[in-house]
This record gives sequence, structure tokens and C-alpha cells, in this order.
Amino acid sequence: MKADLFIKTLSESAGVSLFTGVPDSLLGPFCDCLRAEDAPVSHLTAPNEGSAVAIACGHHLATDRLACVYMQNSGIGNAVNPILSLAHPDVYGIPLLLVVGWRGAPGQKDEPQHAAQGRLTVRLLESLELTVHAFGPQTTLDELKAWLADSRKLFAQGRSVALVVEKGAIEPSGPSAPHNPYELPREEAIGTVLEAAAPDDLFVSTTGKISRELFELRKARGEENRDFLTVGSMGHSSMIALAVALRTPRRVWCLDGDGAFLMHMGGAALIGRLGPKNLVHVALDNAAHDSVGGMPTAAPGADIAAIATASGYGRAFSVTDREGLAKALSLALASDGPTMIAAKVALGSRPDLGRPTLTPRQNKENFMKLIKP
Ligand SMILES: Cc1ncc(C[n+]2csc(CCOP(=O)(O)OP(=O)(O)O)c2C)c(N)n1
Repeated sequence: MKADLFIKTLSESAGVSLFTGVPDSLLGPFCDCLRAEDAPVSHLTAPNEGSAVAIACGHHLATDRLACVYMQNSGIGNAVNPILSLAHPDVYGIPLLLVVGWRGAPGQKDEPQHAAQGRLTVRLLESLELTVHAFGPQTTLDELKAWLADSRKLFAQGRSVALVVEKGAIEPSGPSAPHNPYELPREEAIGTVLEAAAPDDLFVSTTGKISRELFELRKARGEENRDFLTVGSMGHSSMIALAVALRTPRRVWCLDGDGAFLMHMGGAALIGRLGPKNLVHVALDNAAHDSVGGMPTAAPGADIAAIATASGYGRAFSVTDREGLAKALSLALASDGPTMIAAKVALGSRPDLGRPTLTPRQNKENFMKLIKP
């Protein structure tokens, strides 16, 4: 089904008056349509999926209308608490229409971090006492309308419904043209950081293409198997890096994304409070969720260096080009951390970008061997 028709049907047949969520590659055409300047519906990108549920609840309180919360199934975990302790009929009984991208669906080839999540998606949502419908490429408009008509009765009782969207079920209804004004390619920025780092420094990288690019760069340098690639759990790599930094005298680098940084921004406050001198936090800021299609983050203009400074990092740099990055790296290496380098980078990646060829278990074992003194 075309994305614009899907959105129109949710608005008209379910009564959705706000769409909010975190983008997903499988829901790409849907997200692109929502952020189009001429989109006929209200839309708000959320920093994380739990926040999206809370936004939907606030919207309902203010308008008595329904909001649609969209997410990749990886985000269900972030949403569980507000679904159960805020929206659930045993608490405030605030209806939600969830649209969940089904990565790792049974029978679909996908990356290891999606396997358990995909297998358990429907069970997880049902265990939250949601009514679940699988929306696939074969689902017809009439079927969708019939589900939504039934859902209205549940919404009236303060109950919630989830549409679990299979790969290919939502098709583009217009062009997608993600854009930002920056020029430094992210892969080049990561390469520059690798050049500056000492051979025994440790790296923890975030979910998505940043980890894929780091893996490829290491391979090209003949240095495979060194870094902890946080392939799932978006937003948590900085806390992994912090905990590692607290237990080793070696320098630890966290290669983060701006979307991931915003997702769990409280981590910055903890880094600032604990002040690990050996931590360098690099936020590769393209103002977007590039790995899933380039949709803008919740706060594309957020000043990550200023947030780090205000959180108590020792030093923070905001750089927009090669020279700025090189200078920030040399200053970072010359003094104690924690240091933040917020590097504004271009959108996009090379078309032949590979994926880690090691299993996450092998990656973990290699990283742990490397840490041992
Ligand atoms: C909790 C959670 N929500 C959503 C996703 C899907 N997802 C994977 S990577 C990504 C975008 C990350 O954006 P950013 O950190 O800015 O890095 P970029 O891709 O722009 O380099 C998203 C939304 C996920 N893996 N986990």
C-alpha cells in the first residue's frame, strides 16, 4: 500500500490526529511521507519510543483525540513502561495506535540483533495486552479499514492496538530527499579519528552505519576485530563506553550518532558527573537518523557540544570540517577528558558499505580479550 494512502486511512478510519515516533528503515516511506512539507497531518519526531508514547498520551489529554505511535520493533522496549504504567486501561486508559516495523520477522533474512526481537514481536505486544494485526504486502485496504473500524471500539474503552508492518508492505508515495548542509563524509571523519587514536585505545561504536563504517575501515587497515560494535540497543553505546572507561587506564572512544545521543541524553549528565579522564565521546552529527533513511532527529539543531559542557565534560568541541576535526582531536589528546567532539557530518554512505562479518558473540570475545591487561 502506498504510504500516503496508509496515512490517510489511519487518519480517516481510526481518527488519528497526530503521528509521533522514531524512524525505521522498514517504515521509511511512511516516515518520509509524514515529514514532507506538504504532509496533510500533524507529525512530531520523538527522541525515543517511550517519549513518543508519552507525547501520544499528552495529545489525547489535550484534545481527546487519538495519536499514532510509530517505531521499529527494537523500540518496543523503550515504550513498554509508558504503555503499561501510563496508557494501559488499568491506569489512565489512554488509547494508542502503534505502527511497528517488523525487522527480523520469521522467515526474513536479517541481522543478528533483530532475530530475537523479530521472533518475539507479536508475543511481546500481546503480552502488553494490545490487539495486534500483521500488516503485510498482501493486506488490502478493506482489511485495514475493517481492523480500524473494530479498533475504534477498543479505543473508546481506552485500549490500544498495534499494526505490525512487514517488509515491503508500505511503498513510497513520493521522492525522498534527505538533506543537511554539511560536507564532511561520516566515514572520513571516523577514519580521521582512527588515525589520531593510539594503537591500544579502545572503541565502542553506536548502532547503524557508524559501526558498519568503523568495521570496514578497520578491515581496510588490517585491524579487524578490535571494537565493540553496539549493533542493537541504540542510544546505549556511551554508557557501555563509560563503564569500560571506569575499569581501564586506556583511552576509550565512543563513536556515537546524534540520534542515539538524543535518545538517552541523560547519559551525558552521568559522564559529566563521573568525569572519566580517559573517555573521548565523538558524536557524528548529521542532524538525522541516516542509517534508517535520513529522517531528521527530534532536535536536528541541538548543540551537542554545549549540552556536553553543561553536563560537566572537561572539554567540548563543535566542528564542521576536516581542519576543525583534526584540531579538536589534537587538543583532545593533549588534555584530560571527558571530552566531547561533536562533528557535523554529511548524510549518506557509500553504496557498497558492508556489514560486520563477525557474529556479535565473536565481537564481544575479541573486545574482552583486548581489554585484558
Ligand atoms: C531503540 C531503537 N529505536 C530505533 C532503532 C532503529 N534505528 C537504527 S539506527 C537508527 C538511526 C540512528 O541515528 P543516529 O544515531 O543519528 O546515527 P546515523 O544513522 O545518523 O549515523 C535507528 C532509528 C533502533 N535500532 N533501536
